[in-house]
Amino acid sequence: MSEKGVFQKIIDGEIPAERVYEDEEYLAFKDIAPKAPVHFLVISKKHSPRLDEMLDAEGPEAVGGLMAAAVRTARHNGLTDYRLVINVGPGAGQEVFHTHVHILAGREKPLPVS
Ligand code: IU
Repeated sequence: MSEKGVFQKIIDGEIPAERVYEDEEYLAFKDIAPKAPVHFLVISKKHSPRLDEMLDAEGPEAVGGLMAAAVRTARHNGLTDYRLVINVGPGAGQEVFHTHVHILAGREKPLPVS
């Protein structure tokens, strides 16, 4: 059995995180090292290492559900203008292998794509 990942530990309450949205299926919390004035991470409580594997294992509804959870998180926190980023694979900068959407907001200038 593989070791529990850091985001799974956050879901289970074993590592503290500042939760900004939660429902039965999804959790959002503040990024520990924010890259913008507002930086949240949105995850599914059902583990999937990366977005492409989520699509293969769970289908497009799971991918759409995660994106919908990101929009709900933004609304819940009063955000109207924000950027959503998903890094897929280490070459794209993915470091934590529990699929997550970054919500970035609060800069006057748009953030670069990478
Ligand atoms: P990435 O897309 O896998 O590179 O994003 C991982 C993010 O998870 C990154 O922005 C980290 O700052 C963040 N993070 C966190 O919020 N809490 C943690 O315990 C760890 C990483 I490890």
